[in-house]
Amino acid sequence: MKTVITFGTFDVFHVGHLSILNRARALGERLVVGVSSDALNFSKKGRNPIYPQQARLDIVAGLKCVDAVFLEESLEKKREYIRGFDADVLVMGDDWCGRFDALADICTVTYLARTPSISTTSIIEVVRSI
Ligand code: C2G
Repeated sequence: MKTVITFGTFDVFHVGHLSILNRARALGERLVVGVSSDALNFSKKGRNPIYPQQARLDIVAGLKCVDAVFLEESLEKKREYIRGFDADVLVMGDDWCGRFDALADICTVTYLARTPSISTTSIIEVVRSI
């Protein structure tokens, strides 16, 4: 069975998140999603996500296109996760283009186009301004 793996924070879940997960799932028969931990986000962005990690895990796990979820604890552990889940394809958004090419020795590395004009940051800004 062809397994696809992808990663993300998926904070304030929106249609751009759904779109990349659906497209990732279509590349194989099983989709495994690494949801980045609150601690990983804090270390990258200096703030916690709006939705805590358990809520983000539950939302992503509840999607029809998703077969399994796990907590992504470090950006540097992708090789370990890919091996652990026996993934054939790594999917990342094209904002990460080129960044994970070194993993092409153990799986196919695919960057998919992001959905334009929507982001968690822009949603937060709109809600803040109301
Ligand atoms: N995405 C998208 N279109 C948007 C917004 C996001 O296709 N308009 C995609 C991103 O490219 C990513 C996924 O949705 O593939 C999750 O996005 P984020 O939560 O912003 O993920 P990020 O914080 O970049 O992931 O190892 C990666 C880390 O987990 C961080």
